Amino acid sequence: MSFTLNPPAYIQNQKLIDWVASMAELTQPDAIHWCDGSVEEYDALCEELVQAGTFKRLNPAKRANSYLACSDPSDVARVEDKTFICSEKKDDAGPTNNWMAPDEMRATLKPLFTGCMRGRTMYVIPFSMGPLGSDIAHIGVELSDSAYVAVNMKHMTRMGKAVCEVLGKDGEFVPCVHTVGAPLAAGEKDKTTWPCNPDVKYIVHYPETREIWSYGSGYGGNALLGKKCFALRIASNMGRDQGWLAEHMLILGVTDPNGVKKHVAAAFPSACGKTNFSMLIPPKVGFEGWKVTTVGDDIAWIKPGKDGRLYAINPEFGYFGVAPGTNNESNKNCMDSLNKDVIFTNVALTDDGDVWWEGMDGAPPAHAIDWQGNDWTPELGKQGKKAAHPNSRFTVPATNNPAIDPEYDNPAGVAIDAFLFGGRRSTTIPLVTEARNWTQGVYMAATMGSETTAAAFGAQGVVRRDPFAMLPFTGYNMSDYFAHWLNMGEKLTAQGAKLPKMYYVNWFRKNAEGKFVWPGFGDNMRVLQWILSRADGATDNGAEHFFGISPRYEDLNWKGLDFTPAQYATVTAMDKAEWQTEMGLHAELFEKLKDRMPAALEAYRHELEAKVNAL
Ligand code: SAT
Ligand code: MN
Repeated sequence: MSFTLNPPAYIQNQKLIDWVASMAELTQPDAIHWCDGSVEEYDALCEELVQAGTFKRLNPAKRANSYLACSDPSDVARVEDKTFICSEKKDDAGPTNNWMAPDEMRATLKPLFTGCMRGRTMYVIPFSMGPLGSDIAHIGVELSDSAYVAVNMKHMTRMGKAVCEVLGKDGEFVPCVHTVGAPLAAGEKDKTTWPCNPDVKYIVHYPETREIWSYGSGYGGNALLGKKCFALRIASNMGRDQGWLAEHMLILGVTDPNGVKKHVAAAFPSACGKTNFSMLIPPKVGFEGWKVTTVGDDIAWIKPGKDGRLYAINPEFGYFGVAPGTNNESNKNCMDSLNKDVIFTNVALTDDGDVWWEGMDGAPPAHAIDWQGNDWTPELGKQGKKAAHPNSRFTVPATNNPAIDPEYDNPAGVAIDAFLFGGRRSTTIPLVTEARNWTQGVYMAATMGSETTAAAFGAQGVVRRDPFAMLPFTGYNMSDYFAHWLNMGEKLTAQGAKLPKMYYVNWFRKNAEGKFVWPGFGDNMRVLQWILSRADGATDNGAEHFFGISPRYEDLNWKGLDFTPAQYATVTAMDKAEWQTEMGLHAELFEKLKDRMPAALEAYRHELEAKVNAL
């Protein structure tokens, strides 16, 4: 063996040490680096990445302590067709997941992982998903041969020595193995600054044994395994077994002028504005004294408390947000978060050593280097050449956010008052609809559709059903997942608990000219205010329709915004023909999921169908 194990004294967990030893034997790295999570370690690894050409240090006068990485063009997004849920039984993965029998997958991966870290360092990355020691939190350990992953994990999770202390001698952890899948022969040097395997990728989950194995990609959710792999796919399995929820949801706090604070959790598919919504700044006029604070921008772990309410933590510690379209108007808090300590991936580099992306404030730079290293000018931009990749990203610690919620690190989490669900739909779905009850809310979330984005490899702009924004992230049978939501509601109701209300929102309606009608961003506060008034018990500020309850024009606060009743009609209209098409798509989804579909949802679908046909 070419490496020495040499675990630091603060690691007391023999199971961890033995596992690292066996994985090192399999993957054969040149060296093992146990990450302690210190600033010194972060700086040293970043310097190594600069030396290797993977990182460019940005001009510190523009962005302090920040770097730019550009990936291989084959490695720019999650690879859903290479993502597998390897449960013992195929039906437990269900029709929405790729499945392979665990034995077969292990046999496939064995030769790929054998010697896969040759010529590289194995980083041992202990991380906590959630505040250290919280009883909603869980620990994972990622082994990766990518220093880029190690430094990003420091931003995205609570990482290093403190986690090992919580883990102690016999704490549990989820083992996560990651390799870029590009071993080096003796003396061989990388020919590229983004080693990966352009041809072979596998993102593999074994739900029964709670393991993650990722091969061939260094990008985002494929490689930062705490995020979608653990916090959603594996954790959704843990939540089903243990009676909690692992959700693709932002969490925000709203404080009203009287100082009363409420919390909402909201599910939107990737790249549909979760980060923007979680950092929303209320309009200046009409919302004096209102404040929105961010608990999380992507993932929520939600557990019933002793009082029967649902308490949520953000398992992450940082933001992995989409850069294009982020500016001081769409998200000022985010822009302010990005002044220092940022790792950018696949955005453009300006001549003065700063970054740029499509949709940033102001005029584009006269010249830049695009994410693929080519010269870029606004002229090329006009011809459709993007300077930044549409799925280019930033990673930054959440503590950089000026609007971070004071409870973000509270191990007890925050009590949720309302759930929001929403997709990107240019037609059909109105601005906001309240579900009349939990079952109807689960149905709304289960049948959510959204136009696809650059966050996943494949065609963009196609409407696909994305139940609970969890289509690529539910680590078990989707129908069982619906049943778990229904069961949670039933159990809590039986305990006498008051459940959060549920809302279906759509910020993305377009007019006949194909233009967005709803201003979105800060003005979403108008919808949020209505939702919170309902959660507070208001009942006389809405109109019933076949799908639920929506505000009438006069029920929203329009102060400071010129938005006519006619425009409101455009974003709230419910057209019979469109809804008949929509119900057809619901039927298609139900057909796909019919084996285990909860009867209550099937019954409600028929009820709704009849109501639409009777319109
Ligand atoms: O899964 S990623 O972390 O790459 C981003 C996303 O899809 O939200
Ligand atoms: Mn996401």
